[in-house]
Amino acid sequence: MPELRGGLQGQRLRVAIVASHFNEFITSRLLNGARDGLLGCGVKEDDIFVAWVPGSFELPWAANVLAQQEHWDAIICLGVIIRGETSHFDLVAAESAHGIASVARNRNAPVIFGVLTTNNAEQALERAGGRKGNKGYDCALAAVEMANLGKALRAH
Ligand code: INI
Repeated sequence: MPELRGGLQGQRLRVAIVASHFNEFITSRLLNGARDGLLGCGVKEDDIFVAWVPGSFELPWAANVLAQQEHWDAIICLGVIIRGETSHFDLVAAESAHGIASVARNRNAPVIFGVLTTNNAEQALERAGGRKGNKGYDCALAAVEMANLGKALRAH
């Protein structure tokens, strides 16, 4: 039974990260985690590019522009949406998630969903390098795995 796995070798990969300014005191921690994860997989510092957007709502737009360039092996979207801060939490969260998924499907590109949706800042901090890990780091590994899987599937 043939099987394909992406693997976590990042030596020849180029990865773009889109990060949101909104709640930057948390998204910057996600970004550090993502950077650590990518470097740990062997991605070269020069092959990592970071673009900042105002908020999670804008993540899909920037991911779409980057995916169009066909230069990046994977794109990681990082944001933090906190329920307590806005009545339009559900709208921003839904558009961000659906938009990121649409870019991945429409552009045939690995676009990784690194958006925390929490009730408060404490819950987000726990998942941004606190006692529940770092979502940015996890996303870096997912990006490398998906980039390698994409290459392998296309070559198959
Ligand atoms: N953007 C976020 O990333 N997180 C939030 O919690 C948030 N809140 O609370 O409103 C948020 N809003 C901004 C939004 O993403 C857009 O940047 C803005 O609406 C401009 O289009």
